Amino acid sequence: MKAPIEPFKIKVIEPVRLLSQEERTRAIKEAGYNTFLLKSEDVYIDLLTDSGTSAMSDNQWAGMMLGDEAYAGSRNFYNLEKAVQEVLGYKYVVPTHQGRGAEHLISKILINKERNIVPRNMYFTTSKTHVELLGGTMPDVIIDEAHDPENEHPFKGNIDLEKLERLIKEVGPEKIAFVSVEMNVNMAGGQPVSMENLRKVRELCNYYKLKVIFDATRSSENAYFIKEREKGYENKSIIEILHEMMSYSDGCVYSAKKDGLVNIGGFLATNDEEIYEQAQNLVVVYEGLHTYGGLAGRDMEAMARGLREGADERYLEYRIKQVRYLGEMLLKNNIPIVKPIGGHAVYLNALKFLPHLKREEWPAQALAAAIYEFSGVRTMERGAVSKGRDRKTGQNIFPPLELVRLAIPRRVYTNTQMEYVAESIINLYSQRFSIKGLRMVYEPKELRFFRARFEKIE
Ligand code: P61
Repeated sequence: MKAPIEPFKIKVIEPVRLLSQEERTRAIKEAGYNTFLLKSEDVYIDLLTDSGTSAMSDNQWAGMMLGDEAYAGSRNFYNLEKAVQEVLGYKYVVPTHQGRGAEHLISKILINKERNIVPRNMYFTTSKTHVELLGGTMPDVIIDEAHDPENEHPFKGNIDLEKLERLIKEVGPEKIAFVSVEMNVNMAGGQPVSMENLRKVRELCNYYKLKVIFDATRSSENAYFIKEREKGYENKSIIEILHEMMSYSDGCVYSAKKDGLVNIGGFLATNDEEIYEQAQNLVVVYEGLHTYGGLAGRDMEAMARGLREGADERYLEYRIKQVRYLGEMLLKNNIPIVKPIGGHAVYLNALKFLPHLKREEWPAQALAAAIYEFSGVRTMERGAVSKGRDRKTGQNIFPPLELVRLAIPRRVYTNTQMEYVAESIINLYSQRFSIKGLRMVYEPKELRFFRARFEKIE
């Protein structure tokens, strides 16, 4: 596969520097073998996350200068509202400082003591934590294929409708707070959901009178996959596809730090007047006034413009193909990655990369640390450390997927940098048996992966 041609040119650059091998060895040890604890300046190519790491366009930067910083009724809020209406098709918008702010609001609105079960296609760390902090649970109802890194199902993010219905009947629909559907499922490897699946989830939930809330954070990338892979959508525009997708929900939470192409920002959007009314009540308590939600006016302007740019088809084609370019270089060299290649990231299968390590030695954490030490490339563990402990039994959970995520920031790295990353991983693979396991020596109570510390098992 050839590298995709960028639909932009570079106007501003940010220098990066590769530390020496000795400096990297010292840096990762000091960071407790946790890539979240590295200093950004010690990183050569940063694939920790695609969240808040996009390069903004000249159009977005120009918008920043048009920030209306009035406490109430900022014109940038109305521009944001209009952009959400036009790109996603929702009527009402409540801005939040980022995605988890919106997760907090929707969880408080829809979860109570009686209704506290939130089925979802797999889980996301912050989404699950908000549900659990309110005494609820987030059972996984994704299709089985999603748990198998080798399975090439084109819509591996789909909800298993039988699993969902079985669960509804088992616990009773009155116990379900809402059904949560994530676009381009992050923890499954950036895997899309099909339009057909969204439609059927809606039908099932209508039957049982359940609300459907999307995590639409990566919905534009999901829409691109629908256009590419689902029959009947090849000639539709991304905006048309997005509107149809969102029409199957009662609302969404959205972290604009991904497909929204901004460094900070998010929102809750809905067509449901009751949800909107309650979200406006809560946002003033937890985020800020309902017309700024914890953001500066300039941030809302950048977000309004970013939302439109992120749904541009030429941009999306380049974006998805750059991720694929990296993935295919790895596949060609037999590196075990999650297939098909996802939308925002390439995921290494740490259980296959490091077959000599036990699950208790945290293979994905060890691999992420080794990649940094070997190449200066920063990645992220997405396996048992991220999954955490069972809140009832206190035991570690070892999910079938033990992955290292190479998330690609949007419009940031060149294809040559992707080649450096691929070569580094390929070289490291040939020396993989020298990589040692880790022992966790500090474990925070919530979302432990962010600050946990480890030592090498020598
Ligand atoms: C990421 F290690 N994602 O992928 P906020 N929903 C979804 C997300 O991907 C997401 C949020 C909601 C991040 C940042 C991050 O365990 C972690 O704007 C599908 O970050 O609040 C965020 O949106 C939350 C990294 C978050 C993590 C949690 O890198």
